[in-house]
Amino acid sequence: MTDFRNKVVYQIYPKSFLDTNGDGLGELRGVIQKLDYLKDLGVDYLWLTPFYPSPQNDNGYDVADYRAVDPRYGTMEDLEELIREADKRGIGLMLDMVFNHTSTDHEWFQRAMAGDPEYKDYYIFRKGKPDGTPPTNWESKFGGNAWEYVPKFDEYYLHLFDVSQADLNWENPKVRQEIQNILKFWMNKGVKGFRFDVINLISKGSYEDDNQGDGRRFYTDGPKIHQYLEEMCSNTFGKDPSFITVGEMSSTSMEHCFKYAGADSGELSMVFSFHHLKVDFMGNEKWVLVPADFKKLKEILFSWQQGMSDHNAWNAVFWCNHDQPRVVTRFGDEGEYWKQSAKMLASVIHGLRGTPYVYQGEELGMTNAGFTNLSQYRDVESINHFQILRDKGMSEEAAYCILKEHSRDNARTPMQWDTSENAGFSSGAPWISMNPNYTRINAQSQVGDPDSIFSYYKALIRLRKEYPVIAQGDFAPVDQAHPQVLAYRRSLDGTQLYCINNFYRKPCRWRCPESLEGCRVLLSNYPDAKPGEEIELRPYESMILIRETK
Ligand code: TEU
Repeated sequence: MTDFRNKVVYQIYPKSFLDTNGDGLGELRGVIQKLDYLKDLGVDYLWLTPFYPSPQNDNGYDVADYRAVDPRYGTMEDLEELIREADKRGIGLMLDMVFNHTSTDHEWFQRAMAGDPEYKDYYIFRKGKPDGTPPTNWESKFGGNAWEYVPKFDEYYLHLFDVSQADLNWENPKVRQEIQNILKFWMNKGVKGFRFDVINLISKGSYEDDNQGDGRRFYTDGPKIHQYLEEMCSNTFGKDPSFITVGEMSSTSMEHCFKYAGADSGELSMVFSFHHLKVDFMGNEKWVLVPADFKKLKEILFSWQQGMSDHNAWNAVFWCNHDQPRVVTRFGDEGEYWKQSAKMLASVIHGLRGTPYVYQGEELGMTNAGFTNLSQYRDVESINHFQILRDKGMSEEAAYCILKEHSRDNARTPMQWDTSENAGFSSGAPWISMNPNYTRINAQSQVGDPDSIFSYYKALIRLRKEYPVIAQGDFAPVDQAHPQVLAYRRSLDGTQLYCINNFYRKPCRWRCPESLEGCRVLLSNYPDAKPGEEIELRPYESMILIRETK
């Protein structure tokens, strides 16, 4: 069995990675071109977000054909070459599988709409209420009611996301069989892993109005979810112990994750959960401006570390992906302490128990987009919610401030490779604006610089492979109540590793409640880090210390 505990995954959003044909959109050949860069960084797997044929209403998460490559992204031959070339460098490919819904352009949905009862049963069609309103009051994650009326059937279909993303009916065994066949198709191509999009939403419970919320309690971690995952696993990737899988778990609970990602539960290798990334929300409400709650962040991160460890289950650990704002802007400092804070945030994640995920550009300290006008936004969620905020009476200016902090497009500006036009991303007009700071923040200036953020990520990835305590050790919080220090200990067979971080710009004097005697510095974002009984932590200072048994 592949031991994925010392592995690191790098996420690629192909559209924004590298454009080699000048059409302004990145594609698979761009990924092939940068494999040596990724090998140099030291990552083991590449998770590619969807490149399948799609109308691109949700940038490919609206899949119209699960077994092909959208010509915008290249050809099947390009993909096969990418798999081969990555493999030569010891890198495996993980594909993104979007099975909660299909695009309404998918052949299955087209047949359903043509009235074929077999295919109507692939989706979730329901009658409205007697008064003509939708079957339930559930809200789409992208705004508005989650049901779309189809006059010719006098029925509604469910779409938890965009109206062009129709939810699949997992109750139907034919749907589950189709999905297994798709997985086998890609496994035969030589991919090494899968990421499953919002997979904990596939088992719908009862269809009733939610008088306490947006409906999510009726379909999140639903009644048959474990049965569906076990079945999918045992008939496909479960047969290959080297295969790696990660489930994206929306609004999940830890108890369910013990099972989803339990070492012996026969479901998935690991899970993404998002509670630690809602500490700047108001409850579940994302479209507000609220300062990040640091204590809550620690509580969530640490309780998941301990809980998952106690239950022999495995986490994916991460700050960034294509749906999240850039972490250096969100929890660090874009200005004077840009470099120190980006490195500190990297230490926090890469020292944890779990598999770290690096999202393209994170290793360079890329920042939020800084968009100021709606015309710069491309994301359906951002554009819809801008309108919802305006409809509630919010001023344009206030709505822009919220988008600027929370929009998913913050993560989607193109990779910043060098200082040439469009950062070397494209010779054409990029599909979404570049961040103008590419003249300062780019790969070219960081790859050979031992003090760069890139080199720091490289060191963190190497340390995970060199020190089993990082890959396999137990986790314990240290001084959890401290208002500005985030610290924890990992231990394995008499070796202890401490990860100590000043999460803020303000310096602070910190006394470690545990003796640090005999510890040496493994890595720090300051050249002269000094562990001692009392530590003077400078702005965003981070130190990783180790004490090994002789
Ligand atoms: O994301 C699921 C998800 O829950 C978030 O996108 C969420 O809807 C949003 O951040 C709420 O504020 C996955 C993909 O990662 C995302 O890109 C897709 O849009 C979505 O599923 C639908 O497939």
